[in-house]
Amino acid sequence: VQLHPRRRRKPSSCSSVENLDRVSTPSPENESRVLVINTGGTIGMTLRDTGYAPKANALVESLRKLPILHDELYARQTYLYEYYKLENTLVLPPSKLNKRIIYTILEYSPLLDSSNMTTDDWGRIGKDIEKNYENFDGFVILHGTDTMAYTASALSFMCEHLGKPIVLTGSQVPIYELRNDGRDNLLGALLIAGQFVIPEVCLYFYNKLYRGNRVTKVDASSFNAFTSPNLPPLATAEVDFKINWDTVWRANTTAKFQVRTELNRNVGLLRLFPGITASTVRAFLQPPMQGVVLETYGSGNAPDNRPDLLEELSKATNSGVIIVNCTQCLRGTVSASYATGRVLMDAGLLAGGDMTPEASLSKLSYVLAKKELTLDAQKKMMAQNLRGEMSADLEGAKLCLSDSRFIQVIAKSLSVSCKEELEAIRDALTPSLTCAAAKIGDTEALVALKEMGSDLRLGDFDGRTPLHVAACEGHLRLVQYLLNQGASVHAKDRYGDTPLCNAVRFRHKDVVRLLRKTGAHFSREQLEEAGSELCSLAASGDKEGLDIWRIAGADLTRPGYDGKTAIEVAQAAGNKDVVEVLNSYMNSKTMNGAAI
Ligand code: ASN
Repeated sequence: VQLHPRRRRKPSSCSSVENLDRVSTPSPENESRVLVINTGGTIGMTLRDTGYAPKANALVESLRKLPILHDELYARQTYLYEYYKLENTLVLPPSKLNKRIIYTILEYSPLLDSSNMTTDDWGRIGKDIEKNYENFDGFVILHGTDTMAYTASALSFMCEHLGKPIVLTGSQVPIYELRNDGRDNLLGALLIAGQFVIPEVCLYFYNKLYRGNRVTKVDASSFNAFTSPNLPPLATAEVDFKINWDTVWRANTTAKFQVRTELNRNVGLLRLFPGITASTVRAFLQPPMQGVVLETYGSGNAPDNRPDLLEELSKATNSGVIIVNCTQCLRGTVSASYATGRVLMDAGLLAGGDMTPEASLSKLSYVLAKKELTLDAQKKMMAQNLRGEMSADLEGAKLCLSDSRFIQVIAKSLSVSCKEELEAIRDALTPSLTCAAAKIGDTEALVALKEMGSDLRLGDFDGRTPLHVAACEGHLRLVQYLLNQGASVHAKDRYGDTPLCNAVRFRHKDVVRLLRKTGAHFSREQLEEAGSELCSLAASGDKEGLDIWRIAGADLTRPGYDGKTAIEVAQAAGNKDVVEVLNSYMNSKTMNGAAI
């Protein structure tokens, strides 16, 4: 079975390219694809009489002229434009990890200053990601900084069961100006989205990658415009990218990616201030208001000597308005330490923990739109940590592997004791141990390793994760367990193979079904390459093999290298039952996801 992505060759209609003697062979296992959705923002603005405003249809052409953001020679030598047939596709020079990131820019019209963004715009972004999800390894959203924290928070909730990175970025100075932060921000966001499977909605700015629902804009004029007050960055871009894998959030379900665009607009933010009148609060809480984030003092406090105010809050919660208590402080969490905080709980407010107001508001909007839920279920959901937007209670936190006796014993025999060395040993040992446990289907061993603090998603020296190994061996329960632990179906080993490729190769139908259900899919190149394999299976009458490919999402009408389809090959070889089976499949066939 040949599952490696197809190499782009010179199309017959294409005239020759100069410097043929220096042609670099594209090697698709070293390439990844990123979709850039340009919604607007300062990054693509120019100065007009009325002030800075977005400039349409200019970004692609100016990026094309920037050697750090586009390698024209590689694009031409590898027939990039002919292959993708998209003029808005560019390619980065090779990264330090020797990856080529091919990125396609989808520009919205009109481009917006992010102050003009509405919930409809969030829905549009979500839908575009959903439509193109299977054709790209990651997504970058260019966005104005003013409301970027709101969009990042909202998308984090709207994107359910996310398995790929979505990185929002923008800039404080337009990319067209001599000194600007746009180039660095865009380059960093592309390198992250194209090289690391961080399945979160993130925000990349000024060399830091943050969880999207943890950020807030704190500076109107510094390049360092954002902060994530209650969670350290997911990654930092210094000499190398340093990914804080322990912090990366993973969907722990086996459901497919989908975007929920329904949002409830009857939500609002109300900030307490000394002397606020009861009538202001009453007016704010009038119908159709359904959800409010109340920004309180300190650790979630409000006056406990203002019965008029507390009565307005109680009346609203009793009539079904969900009010979430969030602090006005930049850092810290709501707690019930003070009498002035407890009165709010008595008035029926929900504790918002350490959520930012942006995250609380968009979470309310998302949860209240789930009309299938009762009010109690909605309140319960508000209190749950859905996408890492709030910190978990630290009680009962797991033992870290570096604390475990197992690693201590090894460390002692190697005479190391400092934290960095212990961590290095943990990182070196974990993948070998977890992959070995996956090979023999030993779920208990994996549970024990997990309890020691091992990350079950890490790949070994060949980039093979426990999920790859379990998929090869057909250990269905173990695959299910790993998926529940947040293993990524999109992880690629050094050969470019995903767990789905492995399960197909070793013909484990149940595993293929489960991986597909979780959102696994072949790349466009792999689907094209599958044509020849389908033909050879048809020629040898291998119905079982054809069925596996069908379940894995292959297009059975895809021709092989000589232009013949599997059904034609089966007919020529006189394999009547194969023809029959293929026909029946074809009648109930569903096609792959649509591209932009
Ligand atoms: N007003 C701009 C926006 O949010 C600010 C920026 O992008 N730096 O679109």
